[in-house]
Amino acid sequence: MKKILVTGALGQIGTELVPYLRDKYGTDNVIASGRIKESCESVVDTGPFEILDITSRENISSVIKKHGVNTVYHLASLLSATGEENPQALWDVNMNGLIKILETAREYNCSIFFPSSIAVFGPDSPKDKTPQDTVTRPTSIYGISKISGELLCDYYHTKYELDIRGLRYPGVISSAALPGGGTTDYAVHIFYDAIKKGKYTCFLEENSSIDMIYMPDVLEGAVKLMEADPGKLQHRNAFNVSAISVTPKELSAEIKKHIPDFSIDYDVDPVRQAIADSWPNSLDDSAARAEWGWNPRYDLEMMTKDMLSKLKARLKQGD
Ligand code: AKB
Repeated sequence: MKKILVTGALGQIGTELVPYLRDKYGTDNVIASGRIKESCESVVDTGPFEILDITSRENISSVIKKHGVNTVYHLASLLSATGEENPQALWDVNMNGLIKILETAREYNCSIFFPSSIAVFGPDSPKDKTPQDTVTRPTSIYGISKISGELLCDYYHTKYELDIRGLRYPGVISSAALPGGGTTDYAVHIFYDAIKKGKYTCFLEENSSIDMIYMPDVLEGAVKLMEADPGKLQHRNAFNVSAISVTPKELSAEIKKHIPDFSIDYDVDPVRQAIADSWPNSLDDSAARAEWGWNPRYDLEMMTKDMLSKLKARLKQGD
């Protein structure tokens, strides 16, 4: 029986992954955790929750032991824009946090899901349809932490035979919780402002192309990879995944089909623009498709329609 610990459970992905896992494996078998405990109906108010300092080995160990955890979805991480404001804090959470999780997983023989990012690529990587195995050399501190994390996960798998699997996420679009401190956050904020104000000021240039993925595909993909036959996984960790290649201009044109008066203008933030410019325009995710059947359902059109209807309903309820 699976006993799952989710770190960073109150973040953008955790808020939806926890209820998804609880539906699949049973509420009491999925322990959500976070640095602080805030009321959150889908995570804290409806199942087990532990306050967890990700940089404390003792704290991680006691939670894993208390609940008999055998699988960890390690989501706790600072993102790219926050990282440039405070590189030291990012290193502490992303790297010290990861190595403490890996060491504790080694002690209790836990499987691990580690989300990496398109941020592992840098200006020297091929820009279009960036291959699975290619030059990385990221220039943001976030990207440096993610590529180091991927290598560390491979090391723990090879040296200690831990079952560690992971994906390189592009920008994640979702309606339940806002992302915080990322370069791709524009692709979520644009929907809130389109509904609330009918206009949006974007911090990236109109033709900045970055891949995106919609939350239902994020959830299905993570669990599908963790359930995949290990014999078929040649990469195991750090799979490129993608679903939607889009620029702010193209996303705003798609929203305009539903909200004809919607308008966008641009006030470019040089820090986030420099990060975006160092990332791929699009990813080649053929290894994920071939090795474990990655097959996202949502394209730009379907995602936009679903996102607008879910968000309108939520904002109407006053959540
Ligand atoms: C960010 O923008 O920092 C993240 C990511 C692409 O990993 N959403």
